[in-house]
Amino acid sequence: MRINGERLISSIRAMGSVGFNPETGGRTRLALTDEDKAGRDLLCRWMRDEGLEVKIDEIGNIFGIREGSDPSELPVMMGSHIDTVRDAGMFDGVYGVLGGLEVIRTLNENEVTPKSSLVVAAFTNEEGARFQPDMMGSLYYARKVELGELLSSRDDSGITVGEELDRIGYGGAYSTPVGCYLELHVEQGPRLHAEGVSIGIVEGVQGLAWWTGEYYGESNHAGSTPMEMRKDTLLAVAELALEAEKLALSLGRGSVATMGRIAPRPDIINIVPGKCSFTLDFRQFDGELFEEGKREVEKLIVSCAARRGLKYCFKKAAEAAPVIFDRGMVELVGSRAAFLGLDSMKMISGASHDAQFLSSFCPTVMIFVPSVGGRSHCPEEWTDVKDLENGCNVLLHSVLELV
Ligand code: HGY
Ligand code: MN
Ligand code: MN
Repeated sequence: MRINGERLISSIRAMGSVGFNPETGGRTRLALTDEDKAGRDLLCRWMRDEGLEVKIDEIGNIFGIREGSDPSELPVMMGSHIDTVRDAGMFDGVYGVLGGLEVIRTLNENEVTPKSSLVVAAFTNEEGARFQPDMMGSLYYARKVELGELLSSRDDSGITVGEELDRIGYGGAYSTPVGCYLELHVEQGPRLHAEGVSIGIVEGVQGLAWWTGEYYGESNHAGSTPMEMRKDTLLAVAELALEAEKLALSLGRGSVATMGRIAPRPDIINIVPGKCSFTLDFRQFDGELFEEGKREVEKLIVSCAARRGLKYCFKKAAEAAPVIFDRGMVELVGSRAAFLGLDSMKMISGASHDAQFLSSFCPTVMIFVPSVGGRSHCPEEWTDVKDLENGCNVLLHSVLELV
């Protein structure tokens, strides 16, 4: 049994057209926006067309359920996310959700009804681009955070998650148990493509920590304020960005640090910025080094302000500990890749995924396929059709062993 590659690709392309911007060549479906709603509506229609029962939970997670022959068996869940960053590629997240749907379509076509139910999940706000924390849907599903705390998360314009769920009509009341979870995803990194390997068997995911913060100095005239009198917050944030880069390089062992957002205020050409907000993202797989890195980042936030006599505030906006996936699931995926005659390699994920939180909840594993040039979170994100097909066949045959 094999999946239908053409059908999978055309579904990915159709979803990729939702929120598409011809000027940038990317698509944007930030969580709970109208574009995200359009993607959700399309996915739910496809799910119902395949005879799945569609259920929505309190944080807007979408579950498409295909009943098995033995209701006492715990479901096998395949999933990921369909929300995107800004100007995203068409594969991040979508490939895992539509790959799961393609498995369902293939089983329907072959009239196979396993004992276990199958669930295709699309988790809310995996990206965290509009609302923090990221991976909000899987965080809630794994019951790691109270619903109220997540519903009250606000975007830059002060709108809450709860208000947006109501506005787009995706606030539900449901939860499905799960026996095990498999997430199919593009690698979003350079290794598989560079080494010419078809399948990544993901053994774990590195830890992620996000901070949002702001420095407070003095707005002043750009022309008449002597340099020694200034309290320039943008310069302090710029130093913080470079110090964070130095920290990641000095910690080494794959540590990465990113300042993705910076906003000087009043943001006028001839005013010394009196306020400047920033974000920081630190990642590391080794538990101890991850803890050390987080401590050092917070020291840097304070020292870069103090050095210029600035006031500051900051908070942890998201955190996910490093995880190791279930050995049995990892070996299963490896055996199915071999069964299909596909070369594979074991690896750790640099990007975070919903599987990171599901893994504390049930046996979990991820399957990667190559990202051309290692590019992702940009319109240039690309994975060859054959690789997409291979990965989805590994998902299909892993599921067939589990049901
Ligand atoms: O940031 C991440 O690793 C994921 O793409 N949300
Ligand atoms: Mn993703
Ligand atoms: Mn992503």
